[in-house]
Amino acid sequence: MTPEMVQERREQMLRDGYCVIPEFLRELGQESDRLNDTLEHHPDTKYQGTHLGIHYEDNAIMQRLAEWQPARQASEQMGFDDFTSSKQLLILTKEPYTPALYWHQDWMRWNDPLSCTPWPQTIFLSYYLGETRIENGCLKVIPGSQLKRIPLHDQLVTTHEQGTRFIEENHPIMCSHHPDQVDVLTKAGSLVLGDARVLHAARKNQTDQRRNLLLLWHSRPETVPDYWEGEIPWLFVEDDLEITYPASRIPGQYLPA
Ligand SMILES: O=C(O)CCC(=O)C(=O)O
Ligand SMILES: [Fe+2]
Repeated sequence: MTPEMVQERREQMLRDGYCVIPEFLRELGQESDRLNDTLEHHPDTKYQGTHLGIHYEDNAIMQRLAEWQPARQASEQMGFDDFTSSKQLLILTKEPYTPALYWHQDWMRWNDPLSCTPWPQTIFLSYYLGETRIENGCLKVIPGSQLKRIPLHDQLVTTHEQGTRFIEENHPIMCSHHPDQVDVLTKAGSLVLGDARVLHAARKNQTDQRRNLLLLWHSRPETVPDYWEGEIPWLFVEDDLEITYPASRIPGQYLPA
């Protein structure tokens, strides 16, 4: 709860003899609705959803999600405790009857040999606030596509850049069904972790309800993770950490076929 909410509730306890502490999930939903209803939406992000960047320092409720203990604990148990958060999250609400999100991946460092690590360096943490189903725009992924080039990689229009934002709805490749795709169906409040390099998309929202997602980005240092017991790619060993490579969203030589 924000300090204002705490004060309001204490006053109500003293005045009325009762108060309701909102359940966190509901609170996140209400806060997302409030922000979706009051902030301006950029028209170019219609495939991604409302796409509102909320800085934690400006929003105590979203800040609480960034520090959410159960998620931290789950990450630690998996050995992902060296990831650190960016300063903001994205509200990616699919409004009722809105189009599918095209196939894409979100890794922006394809010129860097770091791209070839068999472990994730940058991950998204996606909190789906309601149940997601095929009809309301669930996430789809192509498992393993973060490590291995498939023909679709070379057919896609570059992710989230000018090109993709203006493709036609139902684009035959960008919005295609892939034989290896998996629909990620979630219960309300589920957290989905994903490697920034994995190919993913989201189905259309064909319902009259909003599909709310809060997406956080986390990255880890450029080191071998403690849990890693497999081979270490020589490209990673030889990667000179001093060099900064120009950003690129296009998988190049570091994504093997
Ligand atoms: O809407 C979703 O489920 C995924 C959103 C996403 O992948 C993105 O905006 O990059
Ligand atoms: Fe994405």
